[in-house]
Amino acid sequence: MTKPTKTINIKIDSKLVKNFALEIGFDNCGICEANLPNKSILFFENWIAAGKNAEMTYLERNIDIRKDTSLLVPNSKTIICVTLNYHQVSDEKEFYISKYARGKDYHIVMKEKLAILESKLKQEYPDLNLRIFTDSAPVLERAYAFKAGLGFIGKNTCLIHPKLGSFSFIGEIICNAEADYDDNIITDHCETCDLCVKACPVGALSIFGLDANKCISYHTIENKNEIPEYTAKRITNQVFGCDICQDVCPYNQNIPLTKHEELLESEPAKSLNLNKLELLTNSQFKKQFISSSLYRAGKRKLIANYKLVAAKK
Ligand code: B12
Ligand code: SF4
Ligand code: SF4
Repeated sequence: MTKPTKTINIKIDSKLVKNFALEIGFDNCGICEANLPNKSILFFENWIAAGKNAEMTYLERNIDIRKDTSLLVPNSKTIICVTLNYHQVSDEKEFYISKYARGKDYHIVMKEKLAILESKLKQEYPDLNLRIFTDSAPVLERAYAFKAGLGFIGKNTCLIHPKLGSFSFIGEIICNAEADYDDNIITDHCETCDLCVKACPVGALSIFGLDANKCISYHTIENKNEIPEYTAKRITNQVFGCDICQDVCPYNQNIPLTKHEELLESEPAKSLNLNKLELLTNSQFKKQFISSSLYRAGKRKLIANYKLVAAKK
């Protein structure tokens, strides 16, 4: 006789989950149903169709998963979205490393905390099926965080919380149980402001989103080839990433600094310079940088970025 399939019919306690999340140290937590309005999907599809993703061709794949999280977690019903504040002092450096990349790689920090939340949920609901993500799967993280009430999407395309600003990473747990959902969606707070659009040195921001073909962040992190002249000419001190469209935002003034020490500036970012980089062998580079977001760019790219900035002096 075959065993009958167990029907999973759990409803998780949203208040309990949020308490767990805050206890673990997340700065915010919101919970939404695992689906997106057509306009979010359409925004993404139009963005790809217009080629705004530049050479990030991986974004063109798995559109079906972006539309349906059940392809990641069967019968997924709920997304628990969390944020981690990484805000830190933005001093004018000769060689600028974006705030998000100055400490330990956020994927590691976020996943460690999400794993704690996962085990607490498994303890509470042993039959729950769930998976943790942060920038690790075709999930439209900003759109879900918006739906979960964690902020609005600004003209700089970032998720912005009116009190916590936008210097926050997003992570999520997708699970197959129902929950009480947040219905306190924070609608557009940009209104007539367009400081970020005007401040962007390459004119990458418009109502169609961010044009990665121009963006300094894209070219100094993701683009494996030479930075095109249009953007290279407009880079001033950015060796890795760019924070301009967030630094100018009124919602990022007087916001709390991060309480997560591991996200603050530390080695290898702290004392990085061209000379040090050039002296490193590939294996030394790997050993020293593997836990830093800077590793993503690779040694060759970082050296090229440093040289580009140094040539401006
Ligand atoms: C590709 C990518 C990039 C690309 C393209 C960025 C972009 N704006 O599209 C590049 C390399 C340029 C980049 C840069 C940065 N990134 Co990035 N990136 C991603 C990634 C992997 C995919 C984003 C994507 O799909 N873009 C395509 C566009 C169309 O989608 P979207 O920006 O997510 O917007 C969606 C919604 O916001 C919605 N939408 C847009 N406008 C509006 C307006 C309204 C009113 C509504 C309702 C909805 C809506 O439509 C879109 C589709 O649903 C995500 C991780 C992930 N899986 O989501 C991280 C992610 C977006 N990046 C992040 C970060 C931290 C950065 C940088 C700050 C790093 C740096 N300092 O250099 C910069 C910020 C630059 C900027 N202004 O966006 C965070 C953002 C956190 C936040 N608070 O918003 C994410 C979520 C990673 C994470 N897990 O924390 N990134
Ligand atoms: S990250 Fe920099 S280059 Fe990219 S859109 Fe923002 S201000 Fe412009
Ligand atoms: S700078 Fe102004 S327009 Fe840009 S995201 Fe912030 S509030 Fe919105």
